[in-house]
Amino acid sequence: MEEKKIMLSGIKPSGDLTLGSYLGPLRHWPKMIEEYDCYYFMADLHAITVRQDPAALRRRTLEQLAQYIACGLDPEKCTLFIQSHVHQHAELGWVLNCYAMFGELSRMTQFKDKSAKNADNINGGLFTYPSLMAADILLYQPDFVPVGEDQKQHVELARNIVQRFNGVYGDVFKVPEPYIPKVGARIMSLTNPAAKMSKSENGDTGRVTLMDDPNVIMKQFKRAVTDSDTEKCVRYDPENKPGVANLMTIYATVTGRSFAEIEREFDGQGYGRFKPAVGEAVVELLRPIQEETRRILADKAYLEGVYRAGAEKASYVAERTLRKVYKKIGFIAR
Ligand code: AQP
Repeated sequence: MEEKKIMLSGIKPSGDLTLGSYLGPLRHWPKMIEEYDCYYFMADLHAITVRQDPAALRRRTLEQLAQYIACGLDPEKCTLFIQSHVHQHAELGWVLNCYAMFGELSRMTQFKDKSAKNADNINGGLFTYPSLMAADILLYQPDFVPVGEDQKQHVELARNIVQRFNGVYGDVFKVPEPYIPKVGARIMSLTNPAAKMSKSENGDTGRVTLMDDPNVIMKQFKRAVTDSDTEKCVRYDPENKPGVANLMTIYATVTGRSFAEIEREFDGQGYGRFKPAVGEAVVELLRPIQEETRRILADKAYLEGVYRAGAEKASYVAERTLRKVYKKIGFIAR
């Protein structure tokens, strides 16, 4: 039997998962598990590059795992794990730090953004984040890495690290390929359509989290910025009407309708009916996910079983790669 190709992805529990986390990466993941051998993780090591409240981090990590399952990731069919449970990530991350150049790490947009936003905590972890991300990927030698556009630069850096490493030691790593889904690839803040909807930035009004109460969701959408255009019509024009384009992207992704169909649906109606319609579609999308998340979260023993089994399986694969790397670079086997 032909072996399945490997796919890997993770999200930082640095804030509650948002509609952007779902419509960007998470929504695509369950479809992948039939075709690929998938590894999905909670990137808690990455989360601490920004100061986290320990109790909140614990809560979010478990909630995120429950949400992965609620969104359709069957733990029997894929590997779900907590990054810090698989020590090989931190170990390979260190090794790859020694193959990542200061200049290339300095050029990372995310480092520049996060440094500007956390000027009192520009720590080494924030700077070397891409080396750890390269380790996350390379330990499993995946064929594809599904990421949002904003992470593409990090995957490109991982490719440079691989080429540098393989250039010295032979073909140790497979060169990773980013896979960027087309529609809904980037969901923007509802209050600032120039910035992406983030788990931890842009203030509460700019995001909708997966567990938000329906009333809160409706309020967020009713408040969403549209445009200052005099022509108040629902038309897809990301350059001149970025707020409307973002709402249309959300509505299109949730309902499966095309932009042309949406323009026809709200023709001549201004935004008064459009914004609540997007809100309602999102409420209905999230309702079953919220119910399922609550049900799963109530069963702590089940969740523990899932993350333990996931860590065991992931460690097994990761250890094979790490051993090979250690051998190649000249470490003595224990
Ligand atoms: N708004 C978004 N639209 C589409 N995709 C998104 N992603 C994040 N926000 C959106 C994608 O989710 C994956 C995992 O993200 P992450 O949590 O590891 O890192 P991030 O991109 O830094 O996410 P946040 O929400 O902005 O977190 P904070 O606020 O902590 O920095 C990535 O593939 C990302 O593209």
